[in-house]
Amino acid sequence: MRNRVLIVSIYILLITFVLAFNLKSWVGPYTALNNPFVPQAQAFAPTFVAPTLLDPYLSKSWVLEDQKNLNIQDAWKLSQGDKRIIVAVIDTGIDLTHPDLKNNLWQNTKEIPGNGIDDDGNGYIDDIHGWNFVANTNRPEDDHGHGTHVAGIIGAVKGNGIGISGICPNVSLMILKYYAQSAPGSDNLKNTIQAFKYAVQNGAHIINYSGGGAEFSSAEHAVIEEARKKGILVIAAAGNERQNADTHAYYPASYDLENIISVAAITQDQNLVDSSNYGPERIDVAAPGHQVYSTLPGGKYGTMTGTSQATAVVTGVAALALSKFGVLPATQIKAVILKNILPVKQLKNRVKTGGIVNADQVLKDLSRTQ
Ligand SMILES: [Ca+2]
Ligand SMILES: [Ca+2]
Repeated sequence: MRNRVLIVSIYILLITFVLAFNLKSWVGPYTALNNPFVPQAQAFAPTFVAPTLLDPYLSKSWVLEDQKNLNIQDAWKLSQGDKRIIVAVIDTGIDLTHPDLKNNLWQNTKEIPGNGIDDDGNGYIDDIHGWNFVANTNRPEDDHGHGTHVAGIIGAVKGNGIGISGICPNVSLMILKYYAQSAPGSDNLKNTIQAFKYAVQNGAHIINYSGGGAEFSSAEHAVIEEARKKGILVIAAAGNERQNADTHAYYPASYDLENIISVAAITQDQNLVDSSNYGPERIDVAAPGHQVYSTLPGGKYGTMTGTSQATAVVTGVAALALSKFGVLPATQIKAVILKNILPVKQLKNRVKTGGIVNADQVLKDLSRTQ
């Protein structure tokens, strides 16, 4: 039976409970005059003015500060996301009460919380933020840490005076817990497939999967094919086995489906992380995945390394792009992300595009063409 494993990374640092209330400036809410989601009448109707507070740990995150690789600081001048973009995070769950995450959890508005009834008839009772496929409950709590870390990279809240910011600070995170450390790999795979089905059937625009295994699963392939038919983008980790994925396939990253972006991890100096899988045919692109600073359970923060983190970075970029330019088909957004990489010579024969995801170039390119 296939052994589905989580891509576990390294905790280096845990810091918490330091809040800085530095009032930086007063700005209006994010208005989306050019956003195709927003009817023009609404676009001219600001409702309140909210203070923007500094996120005191931004400087701990080289991924967010660094302008050479991802260049998120310039990308944020073009977009900081939109809560209508739903990102499914299929992982170990999340700290549902983390102060830097709780306001970006997806809200299933078709479900009345806590009434014991499956109001929306999707097969899950009181599924407000997603589902826990391990315990079969509506509380996808994180007893591991991995899922909370990945979720924070994608979409921690920006400008709230707390911690960090995600790559896409305004987003809705649909939390689907598939992984239990004590469970057999076959159970984790079965739960993975259920989680993908949930994401596809309940409105996710992007699915982040920072896990994988060596064996092909026809059921998993089929559900990602369903996602493809709906135009849903799947971002999948290359894996942390130090292997060439062209000869040692790692799924779902290695499925030959055009809606998957497979991601290797790099360090700040643009080298592949030692543990990262690679593959000039099967792995599309590289992204920052070394000592990435993000959220951890218990309202905490810390660093982790691996292709899981790099995958979350690319998911954040894809979510930013959709938030500004509407829900583009998966193949289109994939093409734009892969076209706008930063080429790096040491990645030339390691990933298909030979480069690193660059958020600013992706948004600028879409600004020119949309
Ligand atoms: Ca339901
Ligand atoms: Ca924050």
